[in-house]
Amino acid sequence: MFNWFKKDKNKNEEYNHTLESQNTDGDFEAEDEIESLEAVDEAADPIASVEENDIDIDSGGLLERLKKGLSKTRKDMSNKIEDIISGYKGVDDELFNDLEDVLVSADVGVNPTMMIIDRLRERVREERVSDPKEVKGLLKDEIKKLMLESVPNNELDLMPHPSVLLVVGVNGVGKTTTIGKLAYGFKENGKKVLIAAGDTFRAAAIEQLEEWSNRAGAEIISHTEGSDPAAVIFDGIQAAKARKADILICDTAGRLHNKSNLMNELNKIFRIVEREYGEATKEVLLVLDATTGQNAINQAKVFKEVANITGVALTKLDGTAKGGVAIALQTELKLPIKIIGVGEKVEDLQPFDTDSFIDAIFE
Ligand SMILES: Nc1nc2c(ncn2[C@@H]2O[C@H](COP(=O)(O)OP(=O)(O)O)[C@@H](O)[C@H]2O)c(=O)[nH]1
Ligand SMILES: [Mg+2]
Repeated sequence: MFNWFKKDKNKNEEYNHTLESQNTDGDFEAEDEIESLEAVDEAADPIASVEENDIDIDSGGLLERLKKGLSKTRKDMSNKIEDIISGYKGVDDELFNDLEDVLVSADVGVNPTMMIIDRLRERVREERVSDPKEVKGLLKDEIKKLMLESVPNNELDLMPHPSVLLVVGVNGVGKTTTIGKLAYGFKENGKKVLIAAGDTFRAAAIEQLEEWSNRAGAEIISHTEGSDPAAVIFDGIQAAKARKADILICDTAGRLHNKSNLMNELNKIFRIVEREYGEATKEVLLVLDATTGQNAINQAKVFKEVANITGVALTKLDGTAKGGVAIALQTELKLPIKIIGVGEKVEDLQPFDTDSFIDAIFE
């Protein structure tokens, strides 16, 4: 199991992200009733997904798993690019237009694509490139550069402890699974982990998380179905303090029914965290399902408006050719991708690294 805290080892300075709630008036009442909202999308039987083999530690290398997980995107993007390039004898406008089409159809997004192709043109001009075969490498390079320029870093920032990881996103994107896998990984790294089952909307969601916490050897705080999510988070924080947990991971309900409800519910949770756990290092992780392509981009836009998202977990990359959304998220929305899901196993949930991600797509 890789170390989620490798680069954090010597880090002790104050964490500067603050969880700013947009609406700070009004006090939290544990008795507040949750509004019964409809789920946007019901995830398929959540318990069925927690299989024994989910936590088998495979000896296969991380990079191999990454490449395997990104094979659909690679086939779509890289092969198409090569096909196009092989049809050209020189580098001209038509080639750039064709490359533009490939990127847009791979969900890289129109604006990022235009920016990338403009930079590619400039590079080709400056370096007087005339062999189309050289263009693929330059394109890869420009994508990497733009992604790296767009965000300060891609590390999950949970140091110093105690820390709290708030996990948000609509139903079915992989929040609970991601939490389970992270809890497992953090435990393997020697951390004391506590989970708060803040998605109280469905009993199955709580059970699914309990199952994961058992497997991970993490403690869990849960209330009954239908109870106030903010009250669960409140109890989670008290327990984390009392038991001296290193990391508290909070699940939340993903009911993106309408923006103001989402904002109210998340803000209530953020206020509790601010008030009760001000000393904790905070990450707000938005989970997005890569298979939904542009929809994931739209969700990111909405969540960015209602919450101070500090990073993205992009899941289910193994099931899609739409891996290009990673490029759009990081360049256009300036959201650092911190974690990617490239399969069902624990080791398939990996820290995101721009270089190896783009290499894996372009190989
Ligand atoms: N193939 C694949 N499936 C995933 C990945 N992450 C999550 N899933 C599946 O997505 C489904 C929904 O996940 P869940 O964690 O319940 O979503 P939640 O509603 O956001 O909590 C489950 O069947 C998971 O096994 C991934 O990286 N790859
Ligand atoms: Mg869930």
